[in-house]
Order: sequence, then C-alpha cells, then structure tokens
Amino acid sequence: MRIEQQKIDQYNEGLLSRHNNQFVFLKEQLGEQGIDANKIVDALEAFQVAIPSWALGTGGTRFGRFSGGGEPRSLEEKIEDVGLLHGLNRSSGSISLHIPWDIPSNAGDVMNLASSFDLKFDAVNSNTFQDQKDQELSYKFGSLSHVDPKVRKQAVDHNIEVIKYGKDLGSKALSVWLSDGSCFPGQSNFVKSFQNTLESLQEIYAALPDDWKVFVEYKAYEPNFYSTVIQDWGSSLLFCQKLGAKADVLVDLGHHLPNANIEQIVATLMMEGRLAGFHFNDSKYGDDDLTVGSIRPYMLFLIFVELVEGMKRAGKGSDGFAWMIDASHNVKDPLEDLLQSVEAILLSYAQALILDSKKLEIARAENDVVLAQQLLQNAFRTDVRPLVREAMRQSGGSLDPIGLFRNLKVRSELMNERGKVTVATGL
Ligand code: RM4
Ligand code: MN
Ligand code: MN
Repeated sequence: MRIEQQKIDQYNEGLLSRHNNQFVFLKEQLGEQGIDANKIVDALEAFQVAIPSWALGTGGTRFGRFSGGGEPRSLEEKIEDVGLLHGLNRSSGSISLHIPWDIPSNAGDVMNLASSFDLKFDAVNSNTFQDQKDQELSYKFGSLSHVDPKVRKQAVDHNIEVIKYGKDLGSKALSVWLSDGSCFPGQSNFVKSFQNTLESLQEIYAALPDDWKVFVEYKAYEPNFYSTVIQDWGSSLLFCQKLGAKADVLVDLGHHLPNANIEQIVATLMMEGRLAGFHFNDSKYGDDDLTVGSIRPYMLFLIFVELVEGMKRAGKGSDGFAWMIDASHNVKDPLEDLLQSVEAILLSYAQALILDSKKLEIARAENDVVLAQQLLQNAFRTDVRPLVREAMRQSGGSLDPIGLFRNLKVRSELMNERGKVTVATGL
C-alpha cells in the first residue's frame, strides 16, 4: 500500500488554518527570545530516524505474543511499511536490517523498492544471540566470547557475511549487540571472555570496508543474569578504543541499570568523539522497549540537550550519527507506535534546540542553580508541537500522521492485503 501525496495534502488542508495560528503564535514567542523558528523547522526536517526491520510486527514477551493482523510477511512488505511511515512523517527515511531475520534475496530489487519510497539502508545488525535452523554450532554459551575457537569463528564469519549483505544495499555500518555473558558466578572467566571477544571483534573490524563503521552496543543484563561481556558504556568504549577509529559506542536507552544518568554518558561519549548513535525506546523497569517518550520525557529532553551541545561542539549535523528506534509493540499497532516514537524524538530535539544555552552557561558560571533549572524547564515546558508539525508539512508529510493513518484505515487495508493472521519475523 502506498499513500498518495494528494491524500496527505487533502487531509492537511482541513487542519491548516488551526495549525497556522498555532505556528505563528509560537514563532512570535520564540522570536521574542531571539530564536528563529524557521531554523528549528529546518533542523527538524533534517533529522531522520531509522526503523528496524524487526519492529514492524507485534512484539511479544517470553509469556506470549498476540499478533495484530496485517503484519508484513516479507522483507518487501517491511520496506513498504517503513515507506508508509516515511510518507506520513517524512522523518523515517531509512530501514535497519537484522540478518538472518531479513536476508535480501536480490539486493538490486530490494534497493529499487526502497528508493521508490525514498528510503535508504541504515546499519545492518548481526545476530549471534539465537541459534538458527541448520546452524552447525550453538551460541548457548556465547558467540564472539565463546571458549571454543570454532564457535567464535562461526560467529565472526556470520558478522562478515552481514557486512557483505549491507555492502550490496549501500549500508555504511555494522551493529553488533552480543548477549554473551554468564548466568552464574564461576561460569566464565571475565578476562578470557573479554579477550576472546576483542580478538573476534578485531577480525570483524579487519573486514570492514574503508568507509564503514562498526557500532558496539552494550547492555547491562538479559538474557544473561550474572554477567554480560559488554555490560556498560565503559566496556563498550574500551573495546572501541582497542579496535580503532572505525568503532563507536551505540547507546540503547533501555540497556542501563535503573536510574543511570544517561545524559552524562552521552556527554562523555560525545566529548571523546565516540558516540555512534542511539537506539531509542523508553522503560520503567528494565529493557522494556516501550514507546519513546512515554515514560520519561524529561530524561529524553535532557539527553537531547547533551546531543545538541555535542553536535555543536563537534561541528556535526544530526546526519553524522545513527538514530534508530529499537522498541517492541506488544499492545499497540506497531505502525502507530512507531509514529508516536518518531514524534517524541522530534519533540525532544525541538525542545533542546530552543534552550537558551548561552544563558545556561552564564547561570552555571555564576552557580545560579535556580536559573539553570528554570532555563531547562522553560524549554521543556514549551509546547513545540507546532514546530514538529510544520517540519512534517514542509517536507510533504502529514500535519497529523496518526490521524491520517486512522482516517485512511491503513491497518484494515493491510489486513485485507496480507491477511488477519500474519506474523512478522523478529523477537
Ligand atoms: C537487543 C538489542 C539489539 C537488538 C535486539 C533485537 O536487546 O537492543 O539492538 O538488535 O535486541
Ligand atoms: Mn538495541
Ligand atoms: Mn534492547
């Protein structure tokens, strides 16, 4: 299914005068503070968030999975779904593939289909946290860190194969997330696990094309519950520093221990020039993979404050990083959920962009704690939705993506096309 531009324009028509009033009002307010709303709209338009191929179906937990119907049955249908999202918000211009869940059978055809929706291929993800059918050796006790060199070799070869698939699609990075670790004290030797992993990663690193990067993602725990080889940003950074300049740290918001100060982690990684990008999601307890901004929007804003600051310092635009949503949708329509997540990301970015950072610096220098807090909260409490809507409208998207999705009955159309009982590959 494709949404015609005319349908988007028509729907926008009905919302336009209300939107214009709100936008003009906000523009004036911001103008009084010396902020050019149009510049912020431009920055928002440029911010593109990748959609992972495994997030287009209904997710599940270890207790069960309740499929929603009309889920994509193939890679082609997944591309079509991301195309729908991008058509609606013009902010989801790329797809990130998980191999072997989504092996492209013909790279040329898949690329043509993607570009017909104006989509590119973001980082490719390897998978050594599951055993696949016909796989010779098991990853039950680890992959790149395994005690047996034959298992390590199998995992290294898989990663090199993933790079090849990505190369054919124009991807420029490999994302590695390892579940390697141990469930019980004494089960594994921390130092040997680290060294094995490093050697394996070095072999993968050596196979990277010149213009590629490898993203090293960390996670505190789960599926292993006692130790994880790449457990935190420090371990991840250590691997990256030992690997070389083409390795950067990937932050997944759900992969920290409770109450971790993620914004400070972001600031440090950006200071070192080693932040690869983000896997956005939200959580209350663990790696809950909930809709971005649904639980801790203030934290997300504080993270964006550091991102904006770090980008300015490094003289880089938002296209210098890999932004992706890594969420699971157990009770919502996956496409609606993704639209909500993208909107939440852009709202936080907009709030961070309107922060008066010069005044904040002065407040900090004068130890004016009250003013510092007030400046942050002024930005956070400003209703920036008209800026995000305007960015979507100007780039040809909808003023109200979810409203239009429902108005056009996209899900029931997909159910008619694909059937009521379809299950997409993924977790
Ligand atoms: C992991 C991690 C990875 C993702 C898998 C599916 O928890 O976040 O990024 O590839 O889930
Ligand atoms: Mn992730
Ligand atoms: Mn995760």
